[in-house]
Amino acid sequence: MHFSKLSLGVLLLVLDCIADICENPPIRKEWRELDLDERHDYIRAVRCLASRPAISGLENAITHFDDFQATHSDQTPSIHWVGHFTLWHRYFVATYEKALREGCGYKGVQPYWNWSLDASSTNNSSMKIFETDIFSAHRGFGGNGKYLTANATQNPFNLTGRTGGGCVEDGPFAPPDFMLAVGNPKGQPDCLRRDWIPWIMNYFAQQSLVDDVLAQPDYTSFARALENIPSFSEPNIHGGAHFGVGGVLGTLGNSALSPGDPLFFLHHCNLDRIFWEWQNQDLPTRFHQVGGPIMPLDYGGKNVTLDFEVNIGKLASNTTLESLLNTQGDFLCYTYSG
Ligand SMILES: *[C@@H]1O[C@H](CO)[C@@H](O)[C@H](O)[C@H]1NC(C)=O
Ligand SMILES: *[C@@H]1O[C@H](CO)[C@@H](O)[C@H](O)[C@H]1NC(C)=O
Ligand SMILES: *[C@@H]1O[C@H](CO)[C@@H](O)[C@H](O)[C@H]1NC(C)=O
Ligand SMILES: *[C@@H]1O[C@H](CO)[C@@H](O)[C@H](O)[C@H]1NC(C)=O
Ligand SMILES: *[C@@H]1O[C@H](CO)[C@@H](O)[C@H](O)[C@H]1NC(C)=O
Ligand SMILES: *[C@@H]1O[C@H](CO)[C@@H](O)[C@H](O)[C@H]1NC(C)=O
Ligand SMILES: *[C@@H]1O[C@H](CO)[C@@H](O)[C@H](O)[C@H]1NC(C)=O
Ligand SMILES: [Cu+2]
Repeated sequence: MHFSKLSLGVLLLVLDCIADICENPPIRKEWRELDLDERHDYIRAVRCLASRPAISGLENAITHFDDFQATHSDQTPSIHWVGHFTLWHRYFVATYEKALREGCGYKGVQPYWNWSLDASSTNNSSMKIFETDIFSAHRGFGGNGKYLTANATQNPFNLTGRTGGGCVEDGPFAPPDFMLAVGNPKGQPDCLRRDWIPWIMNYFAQQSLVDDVLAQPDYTSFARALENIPSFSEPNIHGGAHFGVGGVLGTLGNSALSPGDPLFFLHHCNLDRIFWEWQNQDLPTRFHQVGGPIMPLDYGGKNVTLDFEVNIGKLASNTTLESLLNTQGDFLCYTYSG
């Protein structure tokens, strides 16, 4: 009697929870839609994450912020130019957002950077794309590094038009407050670096390129268009902020260590928003569709399926691609402002 009452209570509680699943999804916004207090709270939380102890056990990870950089670095060979690229990064950004909330008392949402707002369609060398609040010292993430020369080994793609390479010297992520330990010799953390390349940023951030990606008919072609080829001979919207901001010597331009620049998460949040927008064109189909190679660039080989498992190391539990398709389901809970 007593037992069954308890069971009924538990059952009602469970039903109640199911009914409550993602009823009021937090709405992710563009950085400039946040007011100054909200922006400062986000920056505060990121700096807080970079002061909390690491949990990943990965090499040189000292802080919980480092854990994210180290986890991405660890998995770099298996999470790019694959079918799970977009969903792996969706999970990664959502877990970062959760860490900001749960570990650092952040009350807001993960913001995105709609770089298409800033891109020039007429002048590839225009620096105007960098004259936004994103790079403001007080209202954003600080600016470029000082110009440093790069030799051929450091610049294997022979990228032209570099403008920086040194430490970000202004804003909330300047040294010695904010240092990156992962990928550097033990005990010798390096600063956050940026190396703006205006032509890449202006060209790859065009809304017309975003529109091409949004027009893809199925998941496989969508994911492939998003990343395109590992070369600079054709544009791709994923490479835009990575190499437009990180260039050759900057943190965001380092394919393994890129999450060391806090802007990584605003860039990938924008890619996730584009993915979400693409899914919204046909939700019944696109909540249940994945594809693309398991091995990088292996377009004739084995493809990922809905039950394919991704892992982000010790940051969170392993999960299936299917569980990550719906941002308002029982696993993830957020939506976008536009
Ligand atoms: C991003 O910016 C582009 C260019 O202004 C605009 O066309 C697009 O609608 C914007 N997207 C969002 C979600 O605001
Ligand atoms: C920008 O650069 C790309 C690659 O060099 C070129 O194809 C494109 O036409 C350029 N756009 C403008 C507006 O100069
Ligand atoms: C292109 O942008 C650069 C840097 O912002 C500027 O110096 C140059 O005058 C611009 N060129 C044109 C044709 O507007
Ligand atoms: C290129 O520069 C890096 C960093 O300064 C240095 O370690 C490396 O030896 C240089 N390589 C060549 C080929 O000059
Ligand atoms: C960069 O330049 C070097 C030297 O000219 C050349 O060997 C190499 O193939 C070039 N790399 C690319 C990706 O074009
Ligand atoms: C993987 O998907 C691609 C694109 O849909 C297809 O061409 C290829 O045959 C698939 N691979 C296998 C092994 O089924
Ligand atoms: C998560 O996946 C990784 C890679 O497949 C595996 O090594 C690990 O054991 C899995 N973790 C759990 C808890 O299943
Ligand atoms: Cu990545």
